[in-house]
Amino acid sequence: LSQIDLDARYTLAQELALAAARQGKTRYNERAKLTIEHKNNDFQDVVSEVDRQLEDLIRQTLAKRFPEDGFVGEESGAAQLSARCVWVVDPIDGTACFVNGLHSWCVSIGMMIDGVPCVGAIADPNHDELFHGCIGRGAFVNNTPLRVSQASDIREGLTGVGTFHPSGKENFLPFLQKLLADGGMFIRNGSGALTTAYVAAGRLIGYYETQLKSWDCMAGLVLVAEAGGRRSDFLRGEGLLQGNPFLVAAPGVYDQLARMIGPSLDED
Ligand code: 2AM
Ligand code: CA
Ligand code: CA
Ligand code: CA
Repeated sequence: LSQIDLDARYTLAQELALAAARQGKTRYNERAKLTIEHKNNDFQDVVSEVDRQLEDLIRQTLAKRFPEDGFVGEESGAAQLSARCVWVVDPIDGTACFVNGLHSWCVSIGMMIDGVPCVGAIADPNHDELFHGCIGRGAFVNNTPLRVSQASDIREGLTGVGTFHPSGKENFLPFLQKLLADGGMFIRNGSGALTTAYVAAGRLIGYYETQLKSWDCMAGLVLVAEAGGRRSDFLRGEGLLQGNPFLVAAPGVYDQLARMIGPSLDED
């Protein structure tokens, strides 16, 4: 087996996320000119020309540098999934925010080796934050190490939630009801990648999504593990291509949140 150059890939993930985020920020500042399409569904999934352009930039740069690596992206699909290294990319996570002038969007670049999330880089140009991490080397926001919350009860902090997705909506409102009944509080910012990074940073105590996609969370999964958090088994079954329910949390509240969600969390 050829040696995998993890250093080079970790560095490139960070550089590419920053470069794409910088380009995205320029376009965001002129967003009145953008062409926006609604994807073919009934829950406000929008895509702009910038999403496609940034994914092309990231995909082409990766292909030039590591032609043997696989790729999964929200806008351009999957290729070479039998490769040992597979990049999993969301060029803009939080497009609904991006097109409406709200600040919580980012570029998310993750990479797994042999099916294990190993590198993550999430660039948020509106707050000058680059979240990054590599398996066995820790996770950081810019140069500051990340650590999950020490909370031991859901009343001690905020819990992130995501989209009222059609395929998981029967689980969404019951979860909110139980969370609120037990003295928790939910918050939603429109970006799954940033919400995951905020759990790693200890800003949120947990994040539940009834149905998430791999490009939303691949980078964040690395950050949460390196920051001492717990994760559900997101990649089981067809998780990489189809998505799964998703929970990340501080270890002291993971079981409490998982109980509120119930068995749907671990079903494919
Ligand atoms: P996106 O901006 O890349 O589409 C999980 O909550 C993910 O769902 C978000 O990270 C976001 O990714 C997407 N999302 C957020 N709000 C949405 C909505 N109203 N409809 C569809 N997808 C949404
Ligand atoms: Ca989308
Ligand atoms: Ca996304
Ligand atoms: Ca996206």
